Amino acid sequence: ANSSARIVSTWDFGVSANQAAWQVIAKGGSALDAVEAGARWAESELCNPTVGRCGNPDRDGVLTLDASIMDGDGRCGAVAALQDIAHPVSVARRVMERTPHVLLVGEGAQQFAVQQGFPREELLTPEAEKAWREWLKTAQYQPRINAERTKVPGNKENHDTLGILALDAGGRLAGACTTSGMAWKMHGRVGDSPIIGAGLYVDNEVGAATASGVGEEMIRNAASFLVVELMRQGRSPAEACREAIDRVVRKRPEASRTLQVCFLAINKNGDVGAHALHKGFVYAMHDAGAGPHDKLHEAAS
Ligand code: SD4
Repeated sequence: ANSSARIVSTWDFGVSANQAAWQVIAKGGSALDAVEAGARWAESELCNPTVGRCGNPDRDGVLTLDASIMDGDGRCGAVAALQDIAHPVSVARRVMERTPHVLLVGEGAQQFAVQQGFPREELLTPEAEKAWREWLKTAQYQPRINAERTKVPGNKENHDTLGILALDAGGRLAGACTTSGMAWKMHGRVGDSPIIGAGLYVDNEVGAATASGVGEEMIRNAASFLVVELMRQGRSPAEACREAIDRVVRKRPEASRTLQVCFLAINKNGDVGAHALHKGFVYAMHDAGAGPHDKLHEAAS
C-alpha cells in the first residue's frame, strides 16, 4: 500500500478495528471497504457496552443500534434505532448503495436489512440485561465522562462508540461510525452517529471527521461537518477539532462541564488530529510507517 495510507479510530479498541481495516488497505482495497471492515470488527468481535452485540439497552431494556458510512465522493448511508441486526454498518452501506435514501430507522430499517439477507438475532446479552436491571433501581440518566479510562487499559468499562476514518493508497477517504448509543437513553432516541454531518462527515477534497461522546451536542453543532469545514478553511485537523469543541462549550457552557465530547479528524494529506472536551479520549492510528504500527494517542482537552 501507498505510504500515505492511514487509518484512525476512536478509543482503545480502535487498535483492533484499525488492524481489521488495514487488512483491506494492505491488499490495495478502498477506504470504504476498510472502514466497513473495521466497524464490522467492532460490531462482532468486540463485546462492550456501547457497540453492537453486548451494547447496553435503552431505558425500556431494548437494544437499538445506530450506524453510518460515508465515502469521500459524498455517497452516504445510515440506520438508526435498528433492532436485532448484528451489523448495522453493513446495512448502512446497503442503504447507500441500494436505495435512493440516506437514512432508514427502526422497523423500516430492520425490514430492509432482512430483505437484504441480514439475519435477525437477539443481541442483548444477559450481562447487559443485568446492568439494565441494576440501572432501573435508580433510573437516573447521567452519562459519565470516563476520564479514568486511560489509567485502566483494557478495562471492560473502557469503551465507547467506534468512529473510524481511512485514507487509502489512492488518496480516497471514507468513514464509518457504529454504536448502541448512550446507555439508558429514551426508547427511540437517535444519537449523532447515524446523522451525516454530526457523528461523521467525509469529503475527498478536504478530509474526514468523526465524533464520540454525548451525541446531542454533535447534532446541535453539526459537529463533524463543522470540523471538515474548518479544515477546508485551512485549519489543521487538531485545530479544527479544538475549535469545534470551543463551539460546543460556547453554546452550552454549563452542560459542557459534565458531559464528554470528542472529535477525531484526518485531512486529505493524512495529517491526523483530535480534541476532547474532557481528559480521557484516546484514539488509535495505523499506517505503513516503520516501528509500532498501532499507537494509542491521547487527545488534548
Ligand atoms: C451517541 N455518540 O449515541 C454516541 C455515543 C458515544 O461515547 O459516542 N459514546 O450519542
